[in-house]
Amino acid sequence: MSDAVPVTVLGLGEMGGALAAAFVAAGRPTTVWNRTAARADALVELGAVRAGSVSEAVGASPLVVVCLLDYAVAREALKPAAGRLRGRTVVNLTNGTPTQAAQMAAWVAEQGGEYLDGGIMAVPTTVATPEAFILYSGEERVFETHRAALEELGAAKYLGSDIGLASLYDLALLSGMTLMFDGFHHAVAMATSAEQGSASGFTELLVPWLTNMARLLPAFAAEVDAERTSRTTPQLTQGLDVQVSGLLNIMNASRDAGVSTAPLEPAMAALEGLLETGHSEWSAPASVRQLKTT
Ligand code: FVH
Repeated sequence: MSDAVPVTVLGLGEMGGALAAAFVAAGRPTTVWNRTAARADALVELGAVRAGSVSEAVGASPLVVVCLLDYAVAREALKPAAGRLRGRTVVNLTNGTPTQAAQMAAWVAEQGGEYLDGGIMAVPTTVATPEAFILYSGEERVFETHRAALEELGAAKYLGSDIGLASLYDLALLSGMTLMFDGFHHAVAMATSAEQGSASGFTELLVPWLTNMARLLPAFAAEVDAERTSRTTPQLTQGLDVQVSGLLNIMNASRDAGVSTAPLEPAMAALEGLLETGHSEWSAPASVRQLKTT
């Protein structure tokens, strides 16, 4: 018999299924529930217990991990079990916004439960591997109580007591990823407009290039932090004229190659915005400040 704290997983989609499998593989008593009950079959074969209802699932464990489509679905799913949340901890790993996290935390607290919000920085195949990390926010005492279980899913990174932090960082990380993928698509569209070569061959060059450029980010970040704390650091700047001229070349070559410039237009507008506000140099703090509307 395992003496590990039992866990319940609500939601056995691609991600919820992977989370439940990780708990089972770690030897933790695991109860599972999913709207489409058949999605639990493989997990039951591995040793999980299938619950017939959300209420039964919540009642089975002090720790309830939720991974459903969105917060509206999570809230609807939890409703019938509201009376059983007292004294239990809900860890919601469903993708959502900081506002939704705060609303869910308040609702769980009204039911007498404790709440952590989370953001999964993994795909189903990397859950419980060294690549996976999961962001958490909420009361530190609650996080520490369940840290051992949460570490079974991937490195557990506690961000702070502000309940919205995990979802804010999750969405900000996904924003960085989204814009990188957009850049990849545009770069490949340009490169494959040439008769010779292939997307795969080009990507052999793109990956080391982007890896090298990503190494600059900590220095840019330090500059942004220095500005926020009124410290001074040497600025890593480039002339805005150099930036504009380079970007114009990219846009003109795109047009010549029959490739849309749409993904690049916001970048040009940002450079023009800096010029209009009197900047002559490009720097990370100026670019970050320019994006903030409040
Ligand atoms: N998959 C990924 O790579 C990403 C990685 C980062 C985190 N996301 C978020 O995880 C949440 C779940 O995503 P998922 O990949 O597991 O999604 P699906 O495989 O589509 O499973 C969806 C689950 O939600 C259930 N569900 C949907 N609608 C309802 C409803 N009206 N009532 C009850 N349950 C519902 C669905 O149940 P079923 O269709 O099997 O019956 C699945 O359990 C998500 O927030 C990602 O952004 C994943």
